[in-house]
Amino acid sequence: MRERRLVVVSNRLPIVLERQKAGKWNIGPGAGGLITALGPVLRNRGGLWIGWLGTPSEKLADFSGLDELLQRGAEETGYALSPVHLSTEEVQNFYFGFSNQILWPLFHDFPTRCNFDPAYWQAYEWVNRKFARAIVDNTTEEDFVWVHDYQLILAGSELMKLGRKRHTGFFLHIPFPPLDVFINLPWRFAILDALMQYDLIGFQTERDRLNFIACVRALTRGVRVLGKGHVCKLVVPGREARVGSFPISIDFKEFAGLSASLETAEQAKTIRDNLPNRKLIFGVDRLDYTKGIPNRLNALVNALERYPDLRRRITLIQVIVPSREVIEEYGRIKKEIERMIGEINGRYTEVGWTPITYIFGSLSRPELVSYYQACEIALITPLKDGMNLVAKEYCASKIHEDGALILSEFAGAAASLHHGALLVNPYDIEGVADAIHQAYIMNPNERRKRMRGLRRTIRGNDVYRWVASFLEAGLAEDMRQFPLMELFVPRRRQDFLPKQSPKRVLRADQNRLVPLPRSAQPGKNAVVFKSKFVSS
Ligand code: GDG
Repeated sequence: MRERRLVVVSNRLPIVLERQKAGKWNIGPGAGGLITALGPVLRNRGGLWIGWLGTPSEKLADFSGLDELLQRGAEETGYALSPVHLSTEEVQNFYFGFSNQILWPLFHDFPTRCNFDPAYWQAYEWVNRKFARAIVDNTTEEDFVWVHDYQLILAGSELMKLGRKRHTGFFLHIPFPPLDVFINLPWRFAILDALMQYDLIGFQTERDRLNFIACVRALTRGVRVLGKGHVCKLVVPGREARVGSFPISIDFKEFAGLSASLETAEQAKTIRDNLPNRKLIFGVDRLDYTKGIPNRLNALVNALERYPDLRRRITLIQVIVPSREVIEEYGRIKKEIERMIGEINGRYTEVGWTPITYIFGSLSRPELVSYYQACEIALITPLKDGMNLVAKEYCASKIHEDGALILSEFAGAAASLHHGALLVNPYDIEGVADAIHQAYIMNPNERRKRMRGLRRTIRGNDVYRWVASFLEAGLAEDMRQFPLMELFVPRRRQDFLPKQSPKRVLRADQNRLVPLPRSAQPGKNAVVFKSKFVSS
């Protein structure tokens, strides 16, 4: 029997294409939790990643060396890459349109921000069909196809329409809304039906999973739910799917390790030396109305008014990472945030103290971790968030346990971090202001105790555990058919990593170290790039 491969399908490939000054194209690895977690699995199985290159096809039309470049990318990542080409118009309507002006706001409980343009739906169907064709062309029936996120909900149903059976799983990185919100979607039946075409549907939290089940129950006849626990079976006439909650996480050791480096300690010291005699509060978010930044700024003002002892004693460092700016709504929210920051700084600045330090741009990973280490308080107040990895990364980076986490109860992360975080309702301006004050005056012992608990929770539930639990649920029934998987599915980070040399890896089928095939080795001659953070 052929070996089963893991095939990951996401909107973006885990690489970045860049046009150099001389007009030459270059390829480099992308960065992010998903890439870190799935990379080793894909390498060990000789796997494949299918996705868009991030550059519209027109721009690549006169470039003849793409295949060669992708081959280099594959050598660099250690697994195969298969591009789905999208034109500027497709990106406009499928990505900026249906995905980010309909599904994104609706699933984050903002139906009034939706632009239900029917043309967007057509583009969404069309592009998902393209992805389904790419899956058919590049996989066999033995493979396990893992589709990611709201941009590709229809890929599974389009696969069915093409009449090709594949073993599939789908993970939704954003929340799933309650019935009263979901019901606004003009294409609600098609979306639910499409989700039900996957063999396993994964959500971030129990709340999302239960919202989905409630929607299926309300909008479909003859639904049965079998089993209890975080993975159940949903049966509708003619179809059955497993539905589970699998909270995503981070590579805890990577953040803790980076935070322990000398470089980070030095950068953190520079940050603190530049803003002396105060507690630093840190916020880092993609530019997005779901992240609740205006509410956060109002809460800061409220705290400065109601607790004047905080003046000169705290500074908020707010990083905003550019994202989706071509959408009008995003341009507006940027202007609004910058207006508010200007106003607050204009009003409260005193000699030697400015309440907000604002950075618009993307930091390198080491810089980000230096900020995590330098800041005594993290202020994370999304109005709604699938998980929020920043909350987990902040705690992982707090190797000296000297940080307080203020976290919105509407972030998926609150489900597991509620015991150590100061949970807030981000709409409650006074409540958030109180939490800022509470974090400021918190006794160091309590702060340490809370942070120790948070770090323990995240360490025990890292991103590798997330991958393993999803794959186990996706393949459980077929385990005997595919005995490789049982040995293969790693439980700890070490199990993913080559134990001796980077060119050798533990192959589960032989249970001994064997050299990786050339195609799966990290590229020797490939140019090594600094990985680049790509915002979604
Ligand atoms: C979606 C869901 C869900 C941020 N700024 C920089 C930077 N980042 C990195 C962080 C973190 C990631 O970006 C942001 O992740 P979040 O989870 O906070 O938010 P989304 O981007 O909205 O992600 C979310 C997630 O998917 C995963 O399922 O948790 O709910 O919305 O990893 O570190 N990285 C670098 N420089 C920056 O300036 N290098």
